[in-house]
Amino acid sequence: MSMFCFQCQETAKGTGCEIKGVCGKNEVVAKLQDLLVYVTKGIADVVVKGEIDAKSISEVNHQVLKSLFITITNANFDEDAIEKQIVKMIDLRNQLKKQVSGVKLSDAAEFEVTDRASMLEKAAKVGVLSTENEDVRSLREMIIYGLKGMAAYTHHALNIGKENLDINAFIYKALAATMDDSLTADDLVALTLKTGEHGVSAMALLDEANTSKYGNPEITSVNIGVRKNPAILISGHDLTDLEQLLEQTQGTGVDVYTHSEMLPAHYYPAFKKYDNFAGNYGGSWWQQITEFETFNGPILFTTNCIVPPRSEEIRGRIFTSGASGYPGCSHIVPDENGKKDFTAIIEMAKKCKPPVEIETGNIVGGFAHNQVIALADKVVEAVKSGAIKKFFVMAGCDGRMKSREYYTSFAEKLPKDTVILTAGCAKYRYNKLNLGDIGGIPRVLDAGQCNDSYSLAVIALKLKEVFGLDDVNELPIAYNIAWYEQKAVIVLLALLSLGVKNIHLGPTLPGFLSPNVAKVLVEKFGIAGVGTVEDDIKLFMGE
Ligand code: FSO
Ligand code: SF4
Repeated sequence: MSMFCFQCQETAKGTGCEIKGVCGKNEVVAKLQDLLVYVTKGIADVVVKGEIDAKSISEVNHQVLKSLFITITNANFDEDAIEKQIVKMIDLRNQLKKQVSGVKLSDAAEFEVTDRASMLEKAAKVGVLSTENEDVRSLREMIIYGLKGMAAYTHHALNIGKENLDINAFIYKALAATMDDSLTADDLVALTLKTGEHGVSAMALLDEANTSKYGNPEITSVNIGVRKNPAILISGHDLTDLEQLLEQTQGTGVDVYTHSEMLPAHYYPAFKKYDNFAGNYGGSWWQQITEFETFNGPILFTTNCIVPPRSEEIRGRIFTSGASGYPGCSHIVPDENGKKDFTAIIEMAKKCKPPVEIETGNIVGGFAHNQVIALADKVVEAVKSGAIKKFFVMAGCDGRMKSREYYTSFAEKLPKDTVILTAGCAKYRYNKLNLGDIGGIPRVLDAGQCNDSYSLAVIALKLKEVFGLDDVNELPIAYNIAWYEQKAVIVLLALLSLGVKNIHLGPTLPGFLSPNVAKVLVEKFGIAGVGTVEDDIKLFMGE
């Protein structure tokens, strides 16, 4: 075994990637990512044992978020960039240690490396499998994956200038706890729920950051065809990158299209003023393999999910920013004011052919909490009259596995008096199906990106209040969630912390759940996998 990673849904054989990642991550990248997580834990150890206030270490806070984000599935494949980040984190850790005396720090806070070879040697001893007990390992990793998702959302909020230092303080506490051998499995289960609680805060923070800067998402019809101009495709989740790109492309004759998780940007009022913001091109992240070929122009990745490009020609058109990275692709770095210069992308676009049209029509979305609550009377009336029998939360991620066809079929076969609430790239399995509406309420309500699952929780809590219920589980809402990477893990933990029960998770349960931990999730929270479409619909509809 040369590496070990089981953090995402596509992990090899459902148990772990041991030679090369199904995502394309090689042994070196996997090991460097393990070491980056380890040094981040070391910083957490220094902060917790040294009782350092997160308020006083702003740069460390930001680099911890970035480091965790870098290790999310499909975000960064660039060995050199990860190595540089390890060096930076060791340096920050050593600076921080000067504030601490008289406490025994862990190895993660003390180790030193001198070069790539010593990094890889150290990494081999500190990865996931260094925790021998499989249940403790399972709980520790579930917490770490939740923290990675939390860090990604907090990092986006930070880019808009919003912070909640309680979240940073919690990240230190939780990371340090994953190295504490005195904690019992029960302690770790409790910490898992605490992670979910802070996940709610992180999503609320990002929601506040996005809506205060770009307005509340509103019902919007997004064109999925193409225009005749050369164009740039922007993917990932970072709205500040999109804003800067739209500003810089004004008047250049270059259009901007969204891909995958950037689609919901169209729902924000602030981006509607850009006449070159042309529409959405293609489907979810994994479809980039063919869609980047026909798009013809340059692509900007602001976060995951990157699939290793099939050709040099496509690699040459990919640019990355923020936590994302790919070897051989240009990485755009901000100046000291956070400004990014996208001239190279714009100039490349001008020389490229316009995108080839691969579909035509529109997608309707923009049903985040503010918009849905504005329609609350209509929605409540439809529920009371029986026109809407049930809501299905089908948020989460899409992925490559054939078994994900389940979600298309599930959406198609749902009774016509049901409504799908969605967020994240999972939507691409059914958002072009034309499932109709119920008295003017579309049967697929897209709240936005995966982080906008927060909106779905706000909507559920609002409905609970309107219907005068004591428990969110009494609502006519079923949860059939598709997961792929660690942002989905924090969304799941957030829902559990809000008391949501009986969530179905597919297309497969996480490989990082040991049998005992899976049993706890089943017994305590009613978590289940998915079966056949027909059986599941019967089960959900209570037939
Ligand atoms: Fe999808 Fe990728 Fe948004 Fe994830 S594009 S899979 S959960 O990064 O973050 O939903
Ligand atoms: Fe395997 Fe997923 Fe880890 Fe990639 S991120 S190495 S596919 S488990």
